[in-house]
Amino acid sequence: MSRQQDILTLPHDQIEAIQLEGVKKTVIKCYENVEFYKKSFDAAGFNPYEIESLEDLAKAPFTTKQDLRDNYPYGFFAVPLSEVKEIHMSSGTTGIATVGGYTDHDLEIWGDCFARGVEFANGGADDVMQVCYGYGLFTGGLGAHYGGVAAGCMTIPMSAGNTERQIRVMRELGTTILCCTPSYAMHIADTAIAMGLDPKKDFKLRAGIHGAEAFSDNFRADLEKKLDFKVLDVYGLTETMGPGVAIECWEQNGLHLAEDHFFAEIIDPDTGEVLPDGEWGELVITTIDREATPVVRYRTRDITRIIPGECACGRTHRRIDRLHGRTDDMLIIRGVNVFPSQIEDVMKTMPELSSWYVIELTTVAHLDRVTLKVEMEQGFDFDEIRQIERLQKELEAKLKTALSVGVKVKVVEPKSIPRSEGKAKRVIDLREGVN
Ligand code: DLL
Repeated sequence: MSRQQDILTLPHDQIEAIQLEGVKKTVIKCYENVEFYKKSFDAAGFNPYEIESLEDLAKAPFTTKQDLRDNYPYGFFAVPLSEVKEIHMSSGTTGIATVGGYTDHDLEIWGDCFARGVEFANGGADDVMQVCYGYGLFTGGLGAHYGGVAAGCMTIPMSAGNTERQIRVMRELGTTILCCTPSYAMHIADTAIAMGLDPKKDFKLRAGIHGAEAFSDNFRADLEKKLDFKVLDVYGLTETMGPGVAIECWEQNGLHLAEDHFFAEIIDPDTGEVLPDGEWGELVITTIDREATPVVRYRTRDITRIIPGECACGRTHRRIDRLHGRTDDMLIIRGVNVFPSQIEDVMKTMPELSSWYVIELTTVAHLDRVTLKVEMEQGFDFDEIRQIERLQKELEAKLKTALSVGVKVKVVEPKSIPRSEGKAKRVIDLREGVN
């Protein structure tokens, strides 16, 4: 781990020097090997041989998910397929899947990046890491797996699903680090408690490295309490590698970008202008040393900001703030922009309400209607009609005060909302003319 420690505390000007070298190589490599980039750079009048500073990269055109889809499956590969050792694909729930390729070198970097999460959790050879992100095509399973192995952990490749078996393995093999989506971790916690287990006594969990979907601070606090461990947020996406692009350290105060492998910009999503540190906008990523599928100025659609200043942990890699969600998930409720995770944060201030909810969008008299269905927490009395009505009114009022939005709240019976083993589906759009 010492090489990692050195790189993680490098003075920032030295990190920038690594980034500049990497960015220069990436744009040339893309221009010379990927037809899409040749055309797009030429059309934008961008000369890839003339980058002299990191700011110069702002002259390059963006790459979008649609560009990747239009070139499915191999159009973005910058090396011969004979050098590609593995591929992964995004879930494709919002359209055609996108494909990421990995050479031996890319796989090594991926393992190193996720291994930082283990290091941030003060972990290593004495840890037992249980990976219950899906392994099939999704980047979560193998990304976390390579990280566990690189960090020296005993790594258990569970993949997602079969929750009671996950719990048995966790208990019998003494899992200390859990890796899965936060919603699946919550499902594991609730199932273990319903099985009569006491996570404090029955498990040896210390840390969870959870990501792939947005989750609020209050959701996290509830999960930490239920499983008696500390939750670190991990971010990543198929198009740039998978999990490990940025991970939270023990301070839980933003996610350190792996800046020696990725160059991040925050842009105004409407104008494309680069925004200064501290301002919220869309995260744009350029890979620095990716071989198989490098990307230049990839628009992630994820909304975050660079947290100004240094982290108390002493590591020098800049941090992004926890994500509210993707621009595509943002709800516009009567003109107010709201992310489901912000609704979740307000909802989770009420102990009678569980972490299971869906937001339904419908059309009533030509207007959008937003209904939040939230389950009652187990152990509270669902048959008490007056209590249900009180909770509904209280949450509606809290949402109005906190987010200035009008949401109809329906408290529903425990276990009535479908559980997910991967990313939870929080929004159901039934509006007329949509989908
Ligand atoms: O979700 C990679 C991943 C796996 C990350 C395991 C973390 C853990 P995709 O399926 O391509 O890849 O989806 C990428 O998921 O653009 C975000 O919108 C969202 N996302 C990922 N991590 C977080 C996070 C994986 N920590 C998309 N918080 C991204 C909020 C996240 N959203």
